[in-house]
Amino acid sequence: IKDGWFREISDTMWPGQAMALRVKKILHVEQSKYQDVLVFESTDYGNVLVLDNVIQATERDEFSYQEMITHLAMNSHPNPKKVLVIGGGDGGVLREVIKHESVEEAVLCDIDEAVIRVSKEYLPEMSASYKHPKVKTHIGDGFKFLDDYKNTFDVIITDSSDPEGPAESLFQKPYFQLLKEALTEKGVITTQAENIWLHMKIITDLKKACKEVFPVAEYAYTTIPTYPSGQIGFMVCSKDANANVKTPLRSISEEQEAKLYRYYNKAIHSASFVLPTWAAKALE
Ligand code: AAT
Repeated sequence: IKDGWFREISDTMWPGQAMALRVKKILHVEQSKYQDVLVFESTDYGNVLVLDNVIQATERDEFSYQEMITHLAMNSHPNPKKVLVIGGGDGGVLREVIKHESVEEAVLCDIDEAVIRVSKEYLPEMSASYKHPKVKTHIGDGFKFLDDYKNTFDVIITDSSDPEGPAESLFQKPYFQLLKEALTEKGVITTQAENIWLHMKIITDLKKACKEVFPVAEYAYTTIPTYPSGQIGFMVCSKDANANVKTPLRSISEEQEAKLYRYYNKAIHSASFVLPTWAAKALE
C-alpha cells in the first residue's frame, strides 16, 4: 500500500499490469502459517480480503464469482445432497451451496484458519454461512483431506487461490484423480480456472488434466472487476459421460432466481461456456 492505494502487483501471474483500489482504512494485517493476510476497507468496493498480495474477495463484486463457481456445479447435478468446498475460507461459496434445498451437508476444507477467522470478523455477509446447521468446517490441506473420502460427495467445488503458493497442487492431475474418486456416481466438480487474457497455458494444462480424468470437462467464466483483467474461469467436470453441463439440469422460476441470486440465472449458465474465437481455439 502506497499513497493510500493498494496495488495488486505480480511479476509472474500478471506482469506489467496491476489492479489498484483506494484504501480507506487498514483493518487487519497478519502473517499466517501459510500466507500474508490483509483486510482493508476500500473507498468503493467495501471490505477487501488479500492473500499474498492477491485480491481474494471484495464485498462489492464477490457474488459474481461465488454464485457462478457454485451454481454451475450445483445445477449440473440431478440431486446434490453432500457437497464439499475446498478452499473458499471467506465462506461465500458455502453461502451459495446452502441456498439449494436438496443439500443435507456442506463441508468446507481450507488450509488456513486465519482466512476463516478474519472473514468471520470483517466479511460478515460471506461468512454468515458458517453458523448454518448443515455446515461443517475442517482446517487442512485440500489435497490431503480428499484422500480420506471415496464415493462420498455429489458436488465438490474447489475455490482456490492461484497456483503460486499453497494451492499449487490443486491445479494438477493427481488432484483431479482424487476428486473423481471422492465423488459419487454422477458427481460434478467446478474449480477456479483463471483468466483467458493472462493464463492460457494454465488453462490449457488444466483442461487437459481434467479431460484425462473426467469424461466431461468444459471451461466457463464470469466477469468480475477486481480479479486480474476482469474475468475468471472455472473448469466444470462431470463423472457422467452423458451429462451436458452447459444446460442446467435443474432450475427455478425467473422470479425465484432473481430473489436468490444477483448474477446467476439459467441464460447466463449456458452463456458462460461461450468463448471468443481465439480462446475457444486455444482450448480445443
Ligand atoms: N472465494 C474467493 C476467494 C478465494 S479464496 C482461496 C482459498 O484457498 C484461501 O482461503 C486459501 O487459504 C485456500 N487454499 C489455498 N491452498 C489450499 C489448499 N491446498 N487446501 C485448502 N485450501 C487452500 C479464491 C481467490 C481467487 C483469486 C484469483 N486471482
